Amino acid sequence: MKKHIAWLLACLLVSPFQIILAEDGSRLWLRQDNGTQTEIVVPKTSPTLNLAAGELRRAWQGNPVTLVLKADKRMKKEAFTLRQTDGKVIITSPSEVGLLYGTYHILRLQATRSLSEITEVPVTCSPSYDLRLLNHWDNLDRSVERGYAGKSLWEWDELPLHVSDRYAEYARANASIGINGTVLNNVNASAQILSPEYLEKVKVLADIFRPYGIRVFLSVNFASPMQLGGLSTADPADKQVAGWWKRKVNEIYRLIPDFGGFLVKANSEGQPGPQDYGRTHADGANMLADALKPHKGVVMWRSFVYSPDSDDRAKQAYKEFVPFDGQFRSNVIIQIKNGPVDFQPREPFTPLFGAMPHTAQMVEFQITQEYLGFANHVAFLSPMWKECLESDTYCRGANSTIARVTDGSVYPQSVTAIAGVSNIGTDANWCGHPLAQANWYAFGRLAWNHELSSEAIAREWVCQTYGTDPHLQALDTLLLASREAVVDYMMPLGLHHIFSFSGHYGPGPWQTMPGGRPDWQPPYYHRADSIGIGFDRTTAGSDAVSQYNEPLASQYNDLRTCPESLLLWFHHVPWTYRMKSGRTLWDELCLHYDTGVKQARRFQTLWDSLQSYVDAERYELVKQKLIIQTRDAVWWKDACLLYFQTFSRQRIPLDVERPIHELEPLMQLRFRIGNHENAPLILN
Ligand code: BDP
Repeated sequence: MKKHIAWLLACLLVSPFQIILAEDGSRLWLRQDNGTQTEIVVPKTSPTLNLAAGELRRAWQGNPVTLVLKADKRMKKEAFTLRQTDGKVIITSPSEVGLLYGTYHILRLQATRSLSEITEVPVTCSPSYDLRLLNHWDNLDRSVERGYAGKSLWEWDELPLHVSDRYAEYARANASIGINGTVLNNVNASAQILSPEYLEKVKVLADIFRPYGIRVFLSVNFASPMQLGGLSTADPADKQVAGWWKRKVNEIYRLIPDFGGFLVKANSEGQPGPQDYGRTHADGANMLADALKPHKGVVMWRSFVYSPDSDDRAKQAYKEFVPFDGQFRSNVIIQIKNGPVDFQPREPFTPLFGAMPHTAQMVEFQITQEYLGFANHVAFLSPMWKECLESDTYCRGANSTIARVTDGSVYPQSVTAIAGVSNIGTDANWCGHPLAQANWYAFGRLAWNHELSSEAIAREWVCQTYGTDPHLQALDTLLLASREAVVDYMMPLGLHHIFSFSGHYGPGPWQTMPGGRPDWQPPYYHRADSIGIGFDRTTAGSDAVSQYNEPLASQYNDLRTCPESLLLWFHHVPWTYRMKSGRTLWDELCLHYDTGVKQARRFQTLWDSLQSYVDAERYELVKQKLIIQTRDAVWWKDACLLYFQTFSRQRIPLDVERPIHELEPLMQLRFRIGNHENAPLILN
């Protein structure tokens, strides 16, 4: 009878060709478990090497494997070398964690059917950055700022006594893609995280993560000496303040000897900082750096600053930070968002990159999709990140790409790093949308090797997460087209920040906040009027173009040479302007919105074609998410076109699908977003 039920169940999930068991996505890309018990030789037992051996036993099906620890001054500590000799796979590394990375690498090669890459000729894999970090915007009450995948993983109330299984699973997933550090708490930081009570909890997490090569970092509130220490000031020039930080840092290192350091959001969006006392970013960062230096800790000081007085928010970081070049300690890294405004679907790169030759710089990407449809839309972000990393800053002539500026190739840095704002939460599938796991994966892979192509990363992820059936290449196609589709149906041609206030999800280009800060209101960014649309950042406008090096400054400044994908970022362009296609700007805008909608529909068709190759549970969830995405794409297109039409007074071209909504009701839409803005979105 039992057998019968099992058979029936299997039938329910059966495809014409194979039985595929339902999966909830919790195993991520780590789904291989048919190890054939070949010989595995490890140099010794240790927590890290036991993990490596365990992974091989669980999943390795190839030739015997030997792990060799070998000091090699020419190799980075975490690097590893692979080769094949006498029918054996040999992984060599100067460190245990390097051997763990090598282990995950050969398992990845196995899953992607690429084992032929291991030959008698040794190949060394070496990380692009020293610190490859996730930034969690997790609050101590377990809400996650801009998190769309459930609650924070960190069960602060239960720690340090109760330890969730997910901590080790999290660490394992990160180690498998080379992530070696995690900032546990929100950049809008509670001082409480530095209290003895919380540090005990942090220590437990650090102990769990250590064998996986992952170090813990914390976001700190600059006013902690007041809020926690009871001092009357947090002025970095005050001896008592500096002393408080020194003692606090020493206390942390007593508990967590390999603690990584601090991430700081200061004088940004109302957070306290050194400017509150007439001091500079350098004064603030250096005080913390001095406390951390004896322990080899770093300070990641964020450059995400903007002010209500600025005529152009996009210029602020450059203006505030460039004057302090050379004044930061060597263990300070300036953490810079990829774009100068804020994680928009498309921005040019932040011109601060490469503009501080004597200061270490790192990129901050956002893995969580605050501005790209939350966990409802598929948007594979590797192409966006590559676009940034491959951008040439020309800071030291051609080939001064952001990748090369931040990995220390253009100007020396004593430490290099890259960060991604995590999209992870307590949802069974970790990231809310089954396909959003690909972004966590892609971030780690690019942090390890920024030269990997998005195509290669997508292929790796699909093979490991869904399988190697050739039909599944349709999923690569979908992923690789997905970010551009979001740009098209939300804000094409350089439009940006035209979201509704409620949670940065839906369209709100019309929204104004009487008496509110202009730079928090969409019309500040699109500037639509009867003549045209776009933000004039040319020399005749806000002059943001001049923050870029030549030839970019001239290229962006000239309407004819500015890339059309960034046109309305840099120019206010007449509705009737002739684009390269010969169409008017208005017609082209309509076409982009329409293309975005068509792409969303195409994703549905592509996904439908995969029904037989994907398990039922993940299939259904993605299918439902794609229905939402398509609905939202139409909503975005209709809202933006109907609203901008009130300025352009032009007809929507005949080959563009007619709006199915009317503008007025769309403008009246309000969102019920649960008790806080991360709850599921419901239109009413
Ligand atoms: C913005 C987010 C806000 C963050 C801020 C930051 O809307 O929640 O606190 O960035 O990066 O994108 O500090």
